[in-house]
Amino acid sequence: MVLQAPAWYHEAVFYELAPRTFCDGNGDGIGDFKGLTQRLPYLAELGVSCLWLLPMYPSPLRDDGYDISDYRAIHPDLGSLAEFQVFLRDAHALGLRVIADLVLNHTSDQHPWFQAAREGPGHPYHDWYVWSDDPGRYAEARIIFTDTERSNWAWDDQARRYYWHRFFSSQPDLNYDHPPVQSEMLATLEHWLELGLDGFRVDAVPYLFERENTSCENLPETHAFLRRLRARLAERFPEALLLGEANQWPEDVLPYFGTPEAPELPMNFHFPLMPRLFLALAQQRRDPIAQVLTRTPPLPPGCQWATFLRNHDELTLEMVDEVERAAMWAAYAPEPRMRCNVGIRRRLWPLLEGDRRRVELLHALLLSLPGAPVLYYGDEIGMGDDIHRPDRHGVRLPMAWDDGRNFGFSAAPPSQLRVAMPGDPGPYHPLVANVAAARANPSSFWHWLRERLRLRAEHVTLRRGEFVLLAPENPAILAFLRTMAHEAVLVVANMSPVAQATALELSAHTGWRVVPLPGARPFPPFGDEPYPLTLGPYGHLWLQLLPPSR
Ligand code: TEU
Ligand code: CA
Repeated sequence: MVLQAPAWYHEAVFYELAPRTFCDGNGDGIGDFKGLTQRLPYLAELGVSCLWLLPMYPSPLRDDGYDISDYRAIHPDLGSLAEFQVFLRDAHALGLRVIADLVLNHTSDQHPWFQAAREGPGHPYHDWYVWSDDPGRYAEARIIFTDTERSNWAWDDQARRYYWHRFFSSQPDLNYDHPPVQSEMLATLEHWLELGLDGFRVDAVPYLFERENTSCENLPETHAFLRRLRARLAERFPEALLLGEANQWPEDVLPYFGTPEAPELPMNFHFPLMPRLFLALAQQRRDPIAQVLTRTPPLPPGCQWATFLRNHDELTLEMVDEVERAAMWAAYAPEPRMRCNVGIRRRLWPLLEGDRRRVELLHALLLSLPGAPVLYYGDEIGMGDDIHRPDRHGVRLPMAWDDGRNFGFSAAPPSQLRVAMPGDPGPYHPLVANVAAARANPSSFWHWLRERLRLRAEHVTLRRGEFVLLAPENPAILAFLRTMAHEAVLVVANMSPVAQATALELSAHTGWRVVPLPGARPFPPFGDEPYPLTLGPYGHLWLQLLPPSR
């Protein structure tokens, strides 16, 4: 069988990290590209294939770099452009690709463009932003940062006008109805691709345009711009990845992929799946996952979902209904401090009460469900959070490499760390949750994850197999197939904390041999009767199914 080799990103395993909190290479207390370069062999050894860098550009850091003040440079904290290029060269030499976060929707209010725009309507840069004399315009647009913003308009004393901002008021939205804005941002993408970047995570993509009497999300004009963007890159950078952050319902994300005739973004995050993985655990039943996967439409050819458990933001509850949201608040954010905007600002291990069984279960699903998985730095070593830090900073602590000074993150005096290490002792403290400890313990989650990443790389069926959802009688059991002609992989998961039995109707596979992954000793082959399986608490199985002939 000749498999049409999909684009590199279809089968990638992404690893999201912030250079600022990954490793400090020059001893000033701030993570940087020199330090990240030193840690590339670690990432290659773990078995990820593409790094997603959180914003690396000059910024006043009012939103951790998502408020950009120069799109064409590297933040001096993180090093020089030359150091970035050494990082990129060394990453590529290790077979790692790199995409960078790119914030098209807004700039920092300290960007020279905005400072010029404030001069008023007569200034050539004024129309680079969205101004109004009436703060009642676009009244149907929801506020996203509900903890801090009461309006999407902010008054500017110098311009004597209101300016539009979908996020913090220090992040004025660019005006995409103004042609120079589109031209400049297209040139910005090309600038970084010419330097060798492999693509972008396109931040906050639903909000680029505004129109009266609309939600100002997912507008036709935004899709038209994304088609223009994709066409522009297709000529010179056909391999470049555009990974869209369209935090919408599955049917509303579908348009962001475009069509084969008019493509937009080849990959988009599957936001609605993510909270339902946690909800299914809380409710001890597969339904939340099964329902959202059933609701997920098939993708156009050449497109792929990016799936994830957690990221640098809050665990968003924007794409769940009121009942589901209440269940998630109750199960995962009992303390108000754990909440942020419409989400939960906790990392994976604390969310799952440090329960290795549930951490492995969610990763076994992440690595076998359709889509390209995105790992969040630190989850592989059991990193914790600090809900007493402002905004979402509590889920963005420095990476811990060993039990030495600053846990291997920096040689600077601890008081100089730009982002302090967590203070409170506990199961996630970097003294125990660090890379050296994880690698030294053969039975650590780190080694389990590395083995699963290796199995996923070894079995094309886990990456490209057709997804077939099964409906076992036991509601606690999630079961699905990934199938190709030469093999299938059966994934079975117990979403409950107690042992469960099930019997799977797999008549199409009668006589097929069953081999556990990992493992070599075969299970009994499929017979004519439903195949009985029992799973321990939060148990899960990857079972390779081989036709009798093989
Ligand atoms: O987040 C965009 C966004 O829409 C968020 O509200 C997101 O839906 C929510 O936080 C759940 O993920 C992006 C970045 O991820 C975030 O860090 C930035 O603060 C924001 O854009 C503004 O740039
Ligand atoms: Ca540094």
